[in-house]
Amino acid sequence: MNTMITKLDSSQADFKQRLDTLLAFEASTDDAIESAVSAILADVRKRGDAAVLEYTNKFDRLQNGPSGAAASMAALEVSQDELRAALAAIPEKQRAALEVAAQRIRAFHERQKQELNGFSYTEPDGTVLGQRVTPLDRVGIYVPGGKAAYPSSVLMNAIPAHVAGVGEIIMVVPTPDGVKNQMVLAAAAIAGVTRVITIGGAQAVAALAYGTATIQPVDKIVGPGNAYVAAAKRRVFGVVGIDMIAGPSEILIVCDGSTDPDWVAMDLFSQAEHDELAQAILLCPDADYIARVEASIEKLLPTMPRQEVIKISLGDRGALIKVRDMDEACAIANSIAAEHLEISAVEPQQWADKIRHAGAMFLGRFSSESLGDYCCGPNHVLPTSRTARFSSPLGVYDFQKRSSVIMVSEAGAQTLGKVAAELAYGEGLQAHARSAELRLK
Ligand code: HSO
Ligand code: ZN
Repeated sequence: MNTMITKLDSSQADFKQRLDTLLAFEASTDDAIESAVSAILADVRKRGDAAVLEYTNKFDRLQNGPSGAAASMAALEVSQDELRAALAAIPEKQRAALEVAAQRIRAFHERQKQELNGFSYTEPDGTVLGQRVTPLDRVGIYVPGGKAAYPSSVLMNAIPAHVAGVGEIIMVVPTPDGVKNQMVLAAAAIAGVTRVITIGGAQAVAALAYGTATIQPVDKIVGPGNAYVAAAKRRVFGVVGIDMIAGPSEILIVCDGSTDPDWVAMDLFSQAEHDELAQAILLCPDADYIARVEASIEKLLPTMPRQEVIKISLGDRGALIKVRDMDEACAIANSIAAEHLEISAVEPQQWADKIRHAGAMFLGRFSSESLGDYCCGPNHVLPTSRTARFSSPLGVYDFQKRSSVIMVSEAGAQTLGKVAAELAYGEGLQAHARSAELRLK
């Protein structure tokens, strides 16, 4: 099987341009999707539960499912008993793995929380200034149905919210043809989700953002979804917070040529298998080693159940890139700002020190990206499409906000009052100035 993966060399005159073309990704904005989503949002806003119920029965074809079309919103809710039953029903090994993963994700995010507590300090005149951190009251977690229904993503979205102290976590998950994914429900049971409602699409985003008779409006919506969900999240942003609009998965491997090429090939596959649009790239200074990785790709691809997806992803958006040296590899890695960066090298730390932009870094040949997807502990919801230049992994901080705290002493009011009044007169705001001056002795 020939994958026809692109091969580049950083010494080529047009290298930069070819790399830019390869990296370019813009989620297509489709007018038909936009207008359908805007109509659904308006309808749910106006008719509430009745609209959500109708769209859900129709789009998820619930009449084909084991329970038939839903007669009421109550029929779309999964009770805590049903969540516990799902946890008891899945194979014991699956349950144990989910629990180990959840425990490790919780431990990592607990650390994050400790680092994010507020602060306060007292000035010599007794004025106290500080920052207080409080959790969001209520959040919505969107979990896709169908082919991208990942129990691991339930853990990665819900656990940081739980650790942050969010009061109510409402998970929505569509059930195409009425089929519930038991492992997704089991993960919800473990992660401490408050309510699970089997709705999806733009109608679910609308219900979470605007609220209905049965769903209280949330403060923030997180989690990935299809083009309709992404369009709906964009539109409700401002009414509620959103996490990000996630693009396809990416892996960038910087390798010094010391790792078994089969390992590197399989790591490239691991993200390529997510999506035809996923991106898997290798940067390496050793041309012979690149040829060995290519041979591993050809050898291993026919053994992969998702070989069709991997082949398209590697063929359209993948690349094997020969670089001058490891320093140049790090510089290129910074410009790519990948979602996942593996530094598969004998001394990974020295190269990692040069990296400034990456969603998550996996150091050394034993740190396969797939371990991070499931159970190392750090979050697998990461900035994609080069947004690691300015954004961070999903974390406890996404479920918290900050308030400034100001307690001015009588002495502080004298000094600060004069400064404030001066600036207020300069801005022509008399009430501001006099409010400060009234407190001067
Ligand atoms: N690698 C994905 C997350 C995931 N992997 C879920 C497996 N399951 C995020 O880019
Ligand atoms: Zn993955």
